[in-house]
Amino acid sequence: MDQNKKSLKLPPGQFITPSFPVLSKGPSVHVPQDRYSLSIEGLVQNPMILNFKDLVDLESKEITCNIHCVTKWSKLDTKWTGVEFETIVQLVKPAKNALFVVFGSFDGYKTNIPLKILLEDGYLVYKYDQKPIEDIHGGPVRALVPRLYFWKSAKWLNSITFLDHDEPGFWETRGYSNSADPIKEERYS
Ligand SMILES: Nc1nc2c(c(=O)[nH]1)N[C@H]1C(S)=C(S)[C@@H](COP(=O)(O)O)O[C@H]1N2
Ligand SMILES: [Mo]
Repeated sequence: MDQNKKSLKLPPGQFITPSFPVLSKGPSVHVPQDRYSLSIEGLVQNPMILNFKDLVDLESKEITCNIHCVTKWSKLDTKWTGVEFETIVQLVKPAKNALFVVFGSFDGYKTNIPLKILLEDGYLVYKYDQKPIEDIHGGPVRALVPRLYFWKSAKWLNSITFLDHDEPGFWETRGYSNSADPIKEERYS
């Protein structure tokens, strides 16, 4: 596909990069697969802690999506393997009033997303381009929410908390938009 056709898929103000930039608030974290754990908690009927194998044993999906960083780079047709957020929801059974989710990470990062968006377009991924996700990009497991700016996709995912109220995360309390829709160019608040 030529660059003009590709740019038709671009949200306003974004440019295409063929590289895969790394953006982290601090140093990259190294979490070996065999020491990985994900705690799913808050307003759910079945809170649980999943290890790496537990996650990989769940029904898996191949995801091809465009990703859009608030710093204006977009990367088209990125390929991931992982689990739909919906699968996690079926396991833990959130309460009726659990309308918000906070992702927490091993580096202390947090980001918040309405459950409705995650049910439509949220994933926990453990492969990029058929290979384990590199440390710098959030392996062994990161969140992926293609519809929102990429800061909403938490790397080194360590916890998922279901809440009855919204709870702004690391960038959302530092001037970034709470809703983060690239199509509406919701960059800053
Ligand atoms: N745990 C964690 N997740 C994070 C971040 C971070 O600093 N820590 N940075 C966010 C930001 S601002 C962006 S743009 C993307 C960058 O992901 P990448 O480094 O794989 O490109 O990760 C997001 N997820
Ligand atoms: Mo970012």
